[in-house]
Amino acid sequence: MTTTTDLSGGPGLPQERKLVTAIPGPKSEELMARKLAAVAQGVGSVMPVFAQRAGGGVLQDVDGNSLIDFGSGIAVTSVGNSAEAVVRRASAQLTQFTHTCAMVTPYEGYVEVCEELAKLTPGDHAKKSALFNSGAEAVENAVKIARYHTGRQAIVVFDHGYHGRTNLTMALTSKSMPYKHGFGPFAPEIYRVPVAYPFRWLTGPEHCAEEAAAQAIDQIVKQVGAGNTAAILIEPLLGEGGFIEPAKGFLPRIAEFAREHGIVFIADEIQSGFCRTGQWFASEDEGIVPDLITTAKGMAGGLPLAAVTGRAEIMDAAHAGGLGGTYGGNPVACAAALGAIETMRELDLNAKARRIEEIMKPRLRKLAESHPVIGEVRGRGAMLAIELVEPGTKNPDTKATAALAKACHQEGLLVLTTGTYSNVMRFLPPLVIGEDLLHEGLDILEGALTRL
Ligand code: PLZ
Repeated sequence: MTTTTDLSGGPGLPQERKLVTAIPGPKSEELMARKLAAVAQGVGSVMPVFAQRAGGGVLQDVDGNSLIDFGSGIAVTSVGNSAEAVVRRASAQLTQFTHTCAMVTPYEGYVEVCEELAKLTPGDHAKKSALFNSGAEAVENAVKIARYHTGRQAIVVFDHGYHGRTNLTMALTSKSMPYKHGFGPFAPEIYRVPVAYPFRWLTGPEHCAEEAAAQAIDQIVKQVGAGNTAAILIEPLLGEGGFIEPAKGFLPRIAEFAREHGIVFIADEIQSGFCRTGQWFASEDEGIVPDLITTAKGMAGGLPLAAVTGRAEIMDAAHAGGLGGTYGGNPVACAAALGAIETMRELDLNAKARRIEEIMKPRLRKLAESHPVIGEVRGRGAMLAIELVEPGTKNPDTKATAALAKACHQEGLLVLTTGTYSNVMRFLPPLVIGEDLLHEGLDILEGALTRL
């Protein structure tokens, strides 16, 4: 095992898995007792360990355990934790000023991030951006902009879609428990239509794209009216819904329908963007050029920053003062984003993501052959997943998924679950993770599956 140090996370952080206590260890248990007393229970935690340091492909807890990170803080630390360029640029900014409010006196970093977004997002048309703090806030603003631009109200979203936890984005999100249950009433003028989910399409995957697109369009036309529809909002690779890759042909057909009817096509790339799938944006896979695109997560190496980027004429629709927020595009977060983007270019993290797929997918497929609990292996780049079912059926096996995750956690592998039926295990390693750690993580998964 190589134990190269210093893929950030501070000097001398060994790139190795090491368990020195049970998971959780005593210090984590002590902190967890304090958390339970002081933090609202609605804010859950996947693993009961408290973080101390993280970098490269590992996360070290307060007891000195070093975990292999297959989660990246939910697809955020793609460049690694405390990546050198992120720390360098954000630190320099911290010494200059921490906040002026971009709406009061702007600063260059904000503009530079918007210039980068114009360059990196799909399409060579004139583009503009606005910056925010969280993914949900970006989605809310994309909806505001689309409504203003079209003078229409209806927003079309899809089965298994996830767009956030604020009031409007709860309405846009499809899964009730835990995201919406008890939190209504929800925002009006949101309409949900089918998505091409090949594994669960009743007539089979072959006709899925065509049939799902026809159903979705028919529902929009009949139930909403194309002329009333401001925007169609979709994740080109659905994240919280279960890492669903819409069957090929579905996205282009929906985008074409939007174009024909003057509907703003919004791609939510908050989870799938910024090299995660082996391309700058997952939309590129089928040559989709969204009118608006929402980004966050991987963009700023762990600092809170989000954006809406899109066609200049749409972005400029709203009046001056109509968009904004006190902290949106915070200067330290902008500096971090510029550092993260620099790292993505320098280390060619798109190639790294594709390499991660090359290593992981064949091994996951092999596991699926010997473990019928794995119904499907899917995803692209470093956004991969297995869907767990009761063997021989497509019935979601939520219990097996939770048990498998727990078993991996006990062995020092941080994995996350996802999916409408909570039966998908997803793999989102930092793109800078070492190949030895990837293999070791997969060994742990294999052992846990075999014992399951
Ligand atoms: N759109 C596609 O994936 C955030 C949320 C996890 P925020 N996904 C992880 C959880 O349980 O809260 C997400 C996303 C897509 C929007 C969002 C929302 O981004 O930064 O969490 O608001």
